[in-house]
Amino acid sequence: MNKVGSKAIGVLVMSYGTPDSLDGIEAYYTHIRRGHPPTAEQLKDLTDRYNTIVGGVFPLRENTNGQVEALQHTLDQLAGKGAYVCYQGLKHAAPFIEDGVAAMASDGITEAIGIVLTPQYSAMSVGGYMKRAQEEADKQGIVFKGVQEYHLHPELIDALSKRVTEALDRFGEQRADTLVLFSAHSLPAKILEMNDPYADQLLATSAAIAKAAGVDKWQFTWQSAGQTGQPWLGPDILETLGNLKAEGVNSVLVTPVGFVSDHLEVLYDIDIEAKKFADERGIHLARIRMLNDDPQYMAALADSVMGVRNGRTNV
Ligand code: FEC
Repeated sequence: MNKVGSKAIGVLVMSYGTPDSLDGIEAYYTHIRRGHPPTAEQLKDLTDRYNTIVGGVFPLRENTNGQVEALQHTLDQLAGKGAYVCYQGLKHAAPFIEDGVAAMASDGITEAIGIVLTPQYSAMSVGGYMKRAQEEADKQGIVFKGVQEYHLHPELIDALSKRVTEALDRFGEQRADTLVLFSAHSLPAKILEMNDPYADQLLATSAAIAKAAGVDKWQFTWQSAGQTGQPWLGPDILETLGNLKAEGVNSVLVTPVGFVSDHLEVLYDIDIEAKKFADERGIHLARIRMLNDDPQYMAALADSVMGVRNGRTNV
């Protein structure tokens, strides 16, 4: 039975996913490792990191819920209530991407658009989400299209540049000497052989934010590389901080450009690990506020979804 209007377009909002409890970490980690359970040591290490950031709460879940709700609200305002109906689909936790598509089908949706809560495209990130969504949509008889990237959307760039300016203002006298260090999740270096646009799009986002915020002193670095025994894109943020110190930089504003929420890779990898490394070397390190359900970010998502609906491939 149709639960939504017969002309409603389904919007599959896809995000990484996070465990639902401390007991759920093993299943989550096993899913990330494509069915291979982590060793006891790896499991302890990850559990310790979650415990360190928030002691058993998983902020990404609430933040993703908030983003889906806020995007629905924005689409209702822009296109009228009932024109677009948002569903959530997570990569590594329930509701999985396939669950979101199945929920659309059971509501009578026949046409859907997918968007991922990360702005830059890589075959290993967004490409993976889209492939799973497309396969399930084919099974369910839903016509599916995806937003590939929105890394230069003017609303996104403006929202991030405002956050950079606001954070730089808090540096006071150190402002002029502060380097803006853009960062994003590393990926296995083999993506370079695949002609993948990920690295170029991250640099393009960073350059656009720097230009909009009037920042001359900036660099890009990778973070959060996995321990898979194969090379990952570098340099890592800790190596970069070490190099910056050697060059005489004592003040850094970390600006994540591939993440849009407060979650483990920001709250632990930057706020705890990188901050401690910087403190030990006498570097003042701060970070911009994450976007979460920022209205301009929601406007960028809504416009990208509506653009695909209207036949525009990208921003
Ligand atoms: O707060 C949370 O609970 C989840 C935070 C989280 C986000 C995230 C985003 C990205 N990842 C990307 C790629 C990889 C690749 C591997 C990998 C592994 C992990 C592990 C955890 C984890 N990731 Fe993640 N990622 C988050 C969390 N990620 C935990 C496993 C332990 C560890 O390495 O720390 C390696 C998989 C393998 O073993 O083969 C590759 C990319 C993003 C950003 C785009 C997106 O959001 O999808 C790329 C958030």
